[in-house]
Amino acid sequence: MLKKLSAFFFIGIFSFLLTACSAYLAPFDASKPVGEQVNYTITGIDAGAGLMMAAENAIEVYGLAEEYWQIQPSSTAAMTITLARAIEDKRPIIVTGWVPHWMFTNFDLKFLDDPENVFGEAESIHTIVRKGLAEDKPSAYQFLNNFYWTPDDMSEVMLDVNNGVEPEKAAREWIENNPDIVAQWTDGIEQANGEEIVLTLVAWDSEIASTNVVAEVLRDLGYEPTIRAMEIQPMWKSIATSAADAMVAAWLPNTSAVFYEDFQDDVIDLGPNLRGAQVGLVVPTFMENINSIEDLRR
Ligand code: PBE
Repeated sequence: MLKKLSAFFFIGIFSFLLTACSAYLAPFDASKPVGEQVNYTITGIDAGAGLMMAAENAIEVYGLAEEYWQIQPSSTAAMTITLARAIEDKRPIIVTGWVPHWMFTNFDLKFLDDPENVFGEAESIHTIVRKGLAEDKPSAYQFLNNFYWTPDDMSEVMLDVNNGVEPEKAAREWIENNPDIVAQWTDGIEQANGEEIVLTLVAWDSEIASTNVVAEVLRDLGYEPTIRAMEIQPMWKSIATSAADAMVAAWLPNTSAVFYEDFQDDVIDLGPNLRGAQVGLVVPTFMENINSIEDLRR
């Protein structure tokens, strides 16, 4: 008797798991609550990213935490691979996303409306340099102060890198294809004599593009650039402690707000190098009835 019962028990559990998993792997079904279709999970990026903190705040503010929604930390690369696979199978997915990013060029995506404005309005990406740079490396300082480009410019480099071109080579090609823009940044700046210059970044696709373009222009100005990738807090600290010279990765006023507050007295903010960036929760456009973060609470 006991044997029969345990067999039934395991068959029951196995079929429940199979149903749960298959629901989780099934194509999007607009007639069903989206939460159960994505296992109440938002696919995130590196845990320290400002966007992840904003996403954690969003699940509180929109009451999703009560339904046990969670933000799955991973990396930009893992998030974009998971996104590509879900889109291929028309499966539902919610990711932490941002523009500029090649994901919006390659996939049909949309930001979820954010009526509580948790993710803020359009953002700028600022150039942050260490104190004393203007005195020690005046040519680098002048160029970094002039460095400014558009989301389209950045996306061109990002797309090349995403298609397999080495970041340094993609940056070099962009520089060769845009001599007028580069001339606006560097005209009249004196050549340097091979001094090293250290740039730090977090390995987000957007910053891999911008930092490599900056490094190649500094190389053309006679510097020996070194690029060091790290997490967001060490990146800010590297400039505040003068361990590095500059970074072009400060998403403000929201995404990097906490880091700016911590380090603003120990760094120099040269202002935006790009305007019109945006961060938020992003879904494929085939999720037609999901248009606001509020729609997650079906
Ligand atoms: N991002 C992309 C970063 C800034 C660049 C939105 C992932 C973040 O701090 O969240």
